[in-house]
Amino acid sequence: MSTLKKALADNAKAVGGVLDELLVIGDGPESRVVEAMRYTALSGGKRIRPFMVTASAKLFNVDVDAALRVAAAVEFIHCYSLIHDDLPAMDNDDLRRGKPTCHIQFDEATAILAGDALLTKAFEVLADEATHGNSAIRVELITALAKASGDAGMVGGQMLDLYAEDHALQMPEITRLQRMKTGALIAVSCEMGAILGHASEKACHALHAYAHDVGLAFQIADDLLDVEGDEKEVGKKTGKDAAAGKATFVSLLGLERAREQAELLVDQAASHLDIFEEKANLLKDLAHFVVHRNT
Ligand code: GRG
Repeated sequence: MSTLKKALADNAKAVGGVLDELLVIGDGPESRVVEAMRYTALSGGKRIRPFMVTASAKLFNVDVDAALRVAAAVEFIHCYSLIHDDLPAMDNDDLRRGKPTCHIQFDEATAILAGDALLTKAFEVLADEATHGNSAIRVELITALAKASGDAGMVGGQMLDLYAEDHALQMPEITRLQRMKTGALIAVSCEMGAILGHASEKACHALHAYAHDVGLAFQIADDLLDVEGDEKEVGKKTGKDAAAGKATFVSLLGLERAREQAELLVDQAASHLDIFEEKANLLKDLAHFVVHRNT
């Protein structure tokens, strides 16, 4: 196993442990919502965003437990977005991470509630003293994650994605949509590592530039997987963008140029981290992994 694959697996296990501890099934009938939250949050996934939090935090020698709690908060937001994105009112998907989606496994209303509760759980975790002793840092973390997840970030991007269903978007608009929908959560994952580490302005800037390029490369890879990926391997339905007639990086650039663009972006992303020297090697490797993944 490569060093990155081992680091990703170790981190996924550690984050999984924290997610497990934070999602406690109670005695009452309302615990069904926690079962639905656990169903999605503990269903695997690559845990790329949590890795970005902990790997960024490591650049600044941040306490591992604090970084893992922040990583768990980001993964809660990601899982909520997947549950809601799969709903009949949105993408109407039956398969996610190789398993029935949350609303198929439970029911639509429970899936909506599970998404809502994962969203709020993320902020409950960040607001807790166990995450960081300094309340000013906790507020900074909460503000960054709220901005990245809300109308100026992921939710706004999802709104644009719905708009794109009956409007032909061009490259600058698609880029903006994807920066908001996918890129904002990826960027904030690195940013929160920097917040925990009281990083200098120069270090924050470098991480931000890295995350920006990785976010776009990630989305291009996602578009390529939608065209070329094997449904069983990817763990979700493919061919959806073309079926919906949606403009994507691949439909606008073509397969070849989209691939080239993704490679260019990851090389550029890695070069932004040169200031951290070999300490940033795993994050550099992650950038390459993001475009060469098959799930
Ligand atoms: C419904 C508020 C709301 C937002 C939805 C991010 C998003 C917005 C929806 C996810 C749908 C999607 C397939 C987006 C493309 C990029 C993406 C986020 C892929 C899934 O992320 P991975 O590959 O998933 O990191 P795993 O399963 O590995 O965690």
